[in-house]
Amino acid sequence: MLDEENRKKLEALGNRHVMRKVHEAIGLCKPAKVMVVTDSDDEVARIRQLSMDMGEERPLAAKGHTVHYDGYFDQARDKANTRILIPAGKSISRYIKTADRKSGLKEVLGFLDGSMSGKEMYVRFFCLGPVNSRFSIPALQITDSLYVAHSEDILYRKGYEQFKRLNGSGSFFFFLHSAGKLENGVCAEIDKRRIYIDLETDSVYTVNNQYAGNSLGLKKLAMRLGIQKAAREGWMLEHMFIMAAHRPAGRKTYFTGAFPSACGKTSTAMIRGQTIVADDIAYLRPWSDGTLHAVNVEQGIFGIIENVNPHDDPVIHKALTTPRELILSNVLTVGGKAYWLGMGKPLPEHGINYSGEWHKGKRGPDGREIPPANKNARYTIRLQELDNVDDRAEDPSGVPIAGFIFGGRDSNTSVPVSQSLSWAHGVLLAASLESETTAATLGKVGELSHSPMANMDFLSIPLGMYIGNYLKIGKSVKKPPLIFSVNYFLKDEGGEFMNSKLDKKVWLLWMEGRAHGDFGAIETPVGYIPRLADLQGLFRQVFGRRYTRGEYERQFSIRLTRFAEKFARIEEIYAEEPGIPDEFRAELASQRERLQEARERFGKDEVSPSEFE
Ligand code: SPV
Ligand code: MN
Repeated sequence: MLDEENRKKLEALGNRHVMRKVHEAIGLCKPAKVMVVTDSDDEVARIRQLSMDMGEERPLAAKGHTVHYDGYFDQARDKANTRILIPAGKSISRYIKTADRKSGLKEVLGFLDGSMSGKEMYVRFFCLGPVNSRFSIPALQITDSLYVAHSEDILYRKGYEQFKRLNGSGSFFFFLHSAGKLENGVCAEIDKRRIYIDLETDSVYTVNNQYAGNSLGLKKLAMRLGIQKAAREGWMLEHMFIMAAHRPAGRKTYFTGAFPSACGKTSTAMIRGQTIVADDIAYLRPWSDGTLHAVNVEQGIFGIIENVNPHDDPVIHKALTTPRELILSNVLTVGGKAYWLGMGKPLPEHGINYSGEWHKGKRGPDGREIPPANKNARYTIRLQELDNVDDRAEDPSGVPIAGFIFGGRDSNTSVPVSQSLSWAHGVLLAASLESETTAATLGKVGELSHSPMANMDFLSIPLGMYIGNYLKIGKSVKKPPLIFSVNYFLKDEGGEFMNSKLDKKVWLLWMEGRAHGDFGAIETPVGYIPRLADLQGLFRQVFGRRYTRGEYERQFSIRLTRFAEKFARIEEIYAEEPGIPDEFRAELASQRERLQEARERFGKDEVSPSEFE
């Protein structure tokens, strides 16, 4: 299947491990042809063109724009069928989905057997993290999906040259994907969708799917391999954006932030007037300057398009509505124009969407009414296309991180912004993150789910080891990042949000000021909270508006009973987990004691900030 020209491209890498992987994949998937991509402009352009010729993408009216559709039942990450393969008798955590390695491999390789017959196989080389850097991890992607091969070209750095630098070593990640049997361009055998992660060989096998969170090796699947590698080697792989906050005097302060999917992560990374390095995944390493340095694992954004409009997301909106290379997925299209939910104008009542020909009122095979565009419809774009990209986004040394921000969708407990009492307390807060589920994963939305560091979906090692690594790294650097919690979703008794979407800019600048010692804070049992006067100053500076004592009291009162209930739930989750560090258990116990003492001292459920002063 491998002709002379393509064989030569592989041989030029001088890597027998790559050779073996490709030959095994050909033997298993039995493609009609194989194309090895060495990252030349011609090859990359050919992939994109073929994706349109074969119908995986369709051109839109705007130059460079295409649309791709995933199947009706393949619109989000499939958590149920994503499993870590483990040898018989071993376990990781009861919160991590696993499958027996031997039977799991047999099953998924069985589904991959002959999966590319009559199709072309694409062999691509990428680099996770910037190329030629301490952070670089080479990744070999094999797929029969032109959409996968094309969107990874937008999202990741080209890696053929990085593979040469391996000097024959087998130290790279390997991803084998097949969309399987297609009908009308989408997966026909969704019941056989499997995403199996083999930690033993740093390989992932994924079949019968197209949605990027399921199909693209380098996105969420590489996180499972990387998290294991990071814990072994003493660095971190986090589900975090990276951004820089800019204060007037030319001060630039880098933050990372972890939020469960669809909880304000990209919008925080994109706060007006600031710059972005990464929107989803970061590698962090202790650096010689005594800080943690972070890089973007990716070079592009696979972002949620819902609510992208000129008012809420002007930078992204501009990028998505002007000529440049990008892919929209699962939006509504009519005559070459794309429409999505929350775009700020009325939507047509018929067109093409992820269900095929669509009209208002149409019901899906599951009997549900189909919205014009999926709530998890997305855009794929290079970060460099955005006006607010940070000038160090491609720095191979990464950027020094002053603060970690953790946030979730929490309607009734946490304050809008707070700082942990210490690194270990911050690790506790991050490991206690709870959030209501969203359309980014298949299944019910709006249910409270526990997601330590917003990374639970992607963990491949015991929670105890993951938390232990955090605690260790905090001690190993001279200037560990400050740890902050934010909550944009606090609601009042009437169910209305207590904050405007824009308020997050003030919380960010408060955190920035804390990192430089500009602001004091009030100590509460759950962390440091801002002083009224500092927030008033920031609201005035940023929005020219008066932030009242009433707003402050309502937003920043410490809900002692709610917090006590939260930490009781958290204690239950960690009680059964093996290998949780003693230091973490002690931190959890002191958190509960502090809340108990405050409840006794004040004799009420909720205490206003001034009472802690
Ligand atoms: C997420 O769900 O966290 C995403 C999109 O970033 S996906 O690629 O589906 O994981
Ligand atoms: Mn994500």
